[in-house]
Amino acid sequence: MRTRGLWALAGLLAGLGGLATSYLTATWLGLRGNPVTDVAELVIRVTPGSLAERLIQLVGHHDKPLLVTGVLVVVLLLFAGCGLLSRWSAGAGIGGFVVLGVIGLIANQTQYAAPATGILPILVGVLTWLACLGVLTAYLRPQPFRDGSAMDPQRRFLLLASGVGVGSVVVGLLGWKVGGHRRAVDAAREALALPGVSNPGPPAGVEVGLDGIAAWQTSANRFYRIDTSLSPPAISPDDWTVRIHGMVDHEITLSYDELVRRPRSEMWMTLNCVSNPVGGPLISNAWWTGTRLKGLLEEAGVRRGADAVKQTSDDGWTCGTPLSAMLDDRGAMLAYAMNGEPLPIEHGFPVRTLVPGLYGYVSACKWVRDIEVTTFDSFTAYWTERGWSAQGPVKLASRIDVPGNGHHVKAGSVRVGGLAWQQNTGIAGVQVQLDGGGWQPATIARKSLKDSWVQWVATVDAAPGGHRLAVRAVNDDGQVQTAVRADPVPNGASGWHTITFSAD
Ligand SMILES: Nc1nc2c(c(=O)[nH]1)N[C@H]1C(S)=C(S)[C@@H](COP(=O)(O)O)O[C@H]1N2
Ligand SMILES: [Mo]
Repeated sequence: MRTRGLWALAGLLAGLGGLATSYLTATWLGLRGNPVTDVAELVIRVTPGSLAERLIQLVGHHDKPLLVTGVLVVVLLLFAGCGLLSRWSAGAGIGGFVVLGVIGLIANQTQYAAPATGILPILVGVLTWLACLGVLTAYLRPQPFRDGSAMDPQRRFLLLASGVGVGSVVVGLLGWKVGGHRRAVDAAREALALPGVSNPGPPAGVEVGLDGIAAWQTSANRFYRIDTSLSPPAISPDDWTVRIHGMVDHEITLSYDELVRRPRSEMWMTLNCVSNPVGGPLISNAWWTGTRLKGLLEEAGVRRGADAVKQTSDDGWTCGTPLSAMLDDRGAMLAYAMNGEPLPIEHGFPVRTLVPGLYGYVSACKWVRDIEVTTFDSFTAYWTERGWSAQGPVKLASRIDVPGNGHHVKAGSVRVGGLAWQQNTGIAGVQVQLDGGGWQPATIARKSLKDSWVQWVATVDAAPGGHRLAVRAVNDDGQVQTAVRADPVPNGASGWHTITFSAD
């Protein structure tokens, strides 16, 4: 009877140890949440709405803390259960923890726009569980021989168990401390007031109204994300400055408040990644607010001979931007708001650079701290060192969103649609081609915003059977999108997006 309690204790302590290391990993990676709140949120998601409402009425405003406490109690009981399972068979205990890990993984990865890095803390947690369980239960199993030491196995177990318990508390507290800075920056971001910063919502007529095409305006949660740092820098606006220097007459250093007080510029702009394959998802569109770089650079006084701007971020990432693209009237800016809200931390809070018409890797420096006016000859940037071109103007491109590749539709008149873009140039038209036949014009939604993608729609006549659909765009210079296929490396993919679908 007494040893049963010890087995349960072993499971419980192993469980707590895993929760602690998982939490520390998550905070270190700058991720929100922990396995317990993830599972609590999963419970909310899978509870039918009517039942959830009744429960909430029952427990009043304390529903969330109550739910989290409830989940925690159940989880602790399951940990103890896993300990008891290993008394019966070591494999069963391991299996129990693995199942719990899978539930945690599902809870984490089914969250809205969950980053894949969320898998890591769960992996660390499961490994901790198994290691602690193995070590603790070793002293509960009948020993085939005595090793001659004076201490009996049960006392050793208790000693080890207290060690695991204390270790879990220490690791948990460390996690809390590591997460503290990020929590403080989150709070500072929430508390920011940016009076006058707007979010007008999509202009009239920019959507063609076909289900399945990406929304014209991308919400912050859905905005694609690319960065080289494992955990995004958390920078308080009070700690942020940007320095503009190099080949200039007067060096300028600006604080966040000084930047935000300057004349404001707001615009729609589509951002895309050079590594996006033809038809790929690494492109999004938002309403941005910031301060124009043109004015700042003119104030600094750019010297003759400079042709590049080397930008450096808080995490040491660098990019090289053509100076001309920051001095002309395209609207290059130091942006501090996205869709009317302060930038999300993952998208460069407190300030990032945006230059319409250039791929992100040569222009859109997140967490920007240093802007050096210089020459392309004098430096290499993060991605140019890794085989990508120094220059990265956006290529004319288009994408089919509907129907999805390999999808099945009803034969006859089939509505197809998607997106086309070439920022800083603009899209004049889009054409589609069915089964290698003639090119037929698509209808593009209201144009005139040359820095944003356009939605397009067309109707094709599809007989029963298999079909191939291709799309190409024409830009405002009259140039037709090339059919020549290029890989993303070194300066962006090209070629027509082509999909297959079947009709019956
Ligand atoms: N500091 C920093 N800025 C960065 C990057 C990065 O890795 N680190 N990636 C760049 C690349 S390759 C792209 S495509 C855009 C993506 O911006 P987003 O994550 O806000 O969509 O940011 C750019 N700015
Ligand atoms: Mo990118």
